[in-house]
Amino acid sequence: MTQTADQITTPQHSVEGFVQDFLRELQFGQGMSMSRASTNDQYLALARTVRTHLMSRWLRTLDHQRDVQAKSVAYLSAEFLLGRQLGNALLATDLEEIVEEGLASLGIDLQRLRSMEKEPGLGNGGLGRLAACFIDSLATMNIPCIGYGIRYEYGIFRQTFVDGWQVEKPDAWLAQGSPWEFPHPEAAVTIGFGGRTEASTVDGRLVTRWIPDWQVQAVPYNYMVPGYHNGRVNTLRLWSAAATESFDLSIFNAGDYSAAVRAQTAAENISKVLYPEDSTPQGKELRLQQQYFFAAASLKDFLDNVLPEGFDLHRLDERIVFQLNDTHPVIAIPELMRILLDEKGWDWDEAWALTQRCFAYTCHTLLPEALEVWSVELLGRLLPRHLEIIYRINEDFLAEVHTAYPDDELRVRRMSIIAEHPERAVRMAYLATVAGTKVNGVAELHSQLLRDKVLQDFSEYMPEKFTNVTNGVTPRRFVRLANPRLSSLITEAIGDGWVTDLDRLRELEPLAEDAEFRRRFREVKAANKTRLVDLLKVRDGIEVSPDSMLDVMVKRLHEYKRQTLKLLHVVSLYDQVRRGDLAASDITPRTVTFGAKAAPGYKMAKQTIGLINAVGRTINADPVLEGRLRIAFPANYNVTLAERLIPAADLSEQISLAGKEASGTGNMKFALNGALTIGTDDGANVELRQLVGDENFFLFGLTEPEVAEIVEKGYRPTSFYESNATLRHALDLIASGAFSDGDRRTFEPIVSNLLYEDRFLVLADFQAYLDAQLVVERAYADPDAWARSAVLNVARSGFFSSDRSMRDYLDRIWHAEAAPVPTA
Ligand code: 26W
Repeated sequence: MTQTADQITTPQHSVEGFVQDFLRELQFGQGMSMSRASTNDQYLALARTVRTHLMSRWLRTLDHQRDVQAKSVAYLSAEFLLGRQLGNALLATDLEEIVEEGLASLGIDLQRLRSMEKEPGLGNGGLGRLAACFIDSLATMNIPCIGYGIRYEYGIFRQTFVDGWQVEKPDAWLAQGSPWEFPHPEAAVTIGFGGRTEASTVDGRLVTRWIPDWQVQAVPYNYMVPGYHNGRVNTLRLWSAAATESFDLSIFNAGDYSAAVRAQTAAENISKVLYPEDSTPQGKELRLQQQYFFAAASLKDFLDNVLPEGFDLHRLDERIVFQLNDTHPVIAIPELMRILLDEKGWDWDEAWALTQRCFAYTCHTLLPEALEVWSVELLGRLLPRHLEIIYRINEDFLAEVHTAYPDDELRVRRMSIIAEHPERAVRMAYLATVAGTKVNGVAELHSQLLRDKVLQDFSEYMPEKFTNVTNGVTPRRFVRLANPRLSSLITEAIGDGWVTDLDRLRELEPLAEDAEFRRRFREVKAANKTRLVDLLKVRDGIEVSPDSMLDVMVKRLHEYKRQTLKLLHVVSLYDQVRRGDLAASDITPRTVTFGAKAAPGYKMAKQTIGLINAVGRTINADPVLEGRLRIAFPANYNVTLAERLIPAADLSEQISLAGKEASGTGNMKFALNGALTIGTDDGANVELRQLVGDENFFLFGLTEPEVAEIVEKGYRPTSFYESNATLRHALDLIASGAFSDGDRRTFEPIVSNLLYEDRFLVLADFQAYLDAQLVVERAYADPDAWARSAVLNVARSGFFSSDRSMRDYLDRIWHAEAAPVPTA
């Protein structure tokens, strides 16, 4: 008999009930008495107690979904950068107060237990965190969604600094086990690789079969994705690779035990580690294996396990839309074709028509080098049948294009899914564009540039496919959880509806004119700073003055994001003071805070980390600055640190070269937490500035068309160096070895890059940036006026809720509807 909703028991929702449940988990789940339990035991028992509350909702959600069969969104993403789970689970279940009180009655501090949790760092940066925000919003909006991804055994590396240089350490986030995952080895699916294809004729029809020569098991691990106070818990299903039994056995039986173990290791390697490259694909075979592994497992899971038995696949698009988070899961497209053609016996046209209705593609970049291509050699070796299918898709598509533009052979060649140079390779973005219902960029400017530049031929040929959905962030994690003080202040003023309807922050606008409200707003910011100062002291041994302006640049380290521009500002101030051109007492006390990981193979980025730390070491110790300008660079920036840093920030640095940052999402988090932004006209900064108003945003720098013109004409960085003494002095100071014990070679590559190669025009924007920083200082000198602007930033940034992003996806792309889960 299947369980029905009314049979699912709900755990107790009272302090006494909680204490009972917690002690039971500690003793009988964890096997520990109160007196012997470590803090980690207590954390695990608490996590298990809280997850029980989610589990009853989860079961009810699954029952409900089985009964109503509403259309679901399958979010396919190689990365989900979730952050810690406990706080979010407490928030979703409204258990915060009960748990805090219950634990206190046992003499246990909730915050201490929360700090035990290792965050699952299963993503690199923006793209992975966006996926986590999106599934949070879908659950909260009662949209049936299943997230599909990879359960990496090692997430993004742990960054340490040795003499200021980045040294990567493995992130063994599962070492103590995770109470938030539910393995289902019994539901494993088998995924094939390699081998060959075989064509034959059956009843006069040509049929093809793929005979892989090796296989792995994909074992699902389920995670709960709770909606906020709404009784829904969606599922995130992450796949872990394991050796197949039969595969092992055959080798084992052949007597080669060590070969069998090696095979097992090879299989498990697939989900071993997250590739730490953000935006420079290395074309590694293991990465393609990862992509096919999770894409194929997810499709099979949905078709075989989620759909009811006997479902008519012709109507698949009524039940599902597969959203492709960048090109990483695009191999799912030929995989669905293969299933329909080879396993279900459909003919090409009907398979293709259905496939084209089931996928949509989001592009997250503008950098040409970040667009993924797979060499035909590798793809053909690993997935021979898929390559055949891709060739056929391309052939049909190019024939169509040829018919549309009979005299434009060049255009036809440009649009080929197969690139010919420098080697034959499959352009995954083109495949996704041809096969999907929709292609979207992640901010207005980005979507425009996709249409006009990156995918111009495609947008001319099929303009209706192209759309924009501006990114967003979840207000639950990034305001309500991360900034409890601001949340209370807001709720006191306008009620708590904003948590699920962020546009209501608009109601704060009049309060920007209320002196008492501004005073309390400043109190909140000051308290958040103190909290951060305390954290940095114990976490990193860094001393920060809570009275200085907290100027924050946190994001992956990448040349296009221009951390060196921020650093040149600092070096230039230091240099001016040293020369006596600027009195230290005229500097606004500031703590320039960086957080950034560099891809381990990205030399220039790692050098930049070395330089930031070197400059920090020097200026933090030099009495000439009277302690008024300091650098803080805590290692290992992650979601957990972001949640502490962002609420404390005064100034948010969003200074990428115009036309390079697809959207940015940190920019949104800062604005929602009452920081002001200094930024270029790039990505979602454009929309942010339009919303908060020019007078509440520090704009500087070249615009995208200006950048394009300079690049077209030939960028000459030395002309800026020669004509600008401030800039020259700053660069010369670095080149002189002032930050490297007199060794001129240490940072020479950075200096000569800026002077002779830099694709991101740092020197061209230098003076404009310094000027804008002066405007910042003048504004900061009037704390009350600054607070007015900060309140307006909060009040006018509600648009950046990922709930709004989800509504846009639903209206423009997915066409799915809310399915409220009946509560017990
Ligand atoms: C190694 C291959 C590779 C290529 C691209 C890995 C990762 C990528 C991503 C597309 C990089 C990424 O995270 N892009 C960011 O996506 C965010 C969410 O849309 C945007 O806010 C950022 O602007 C964009 O850089």
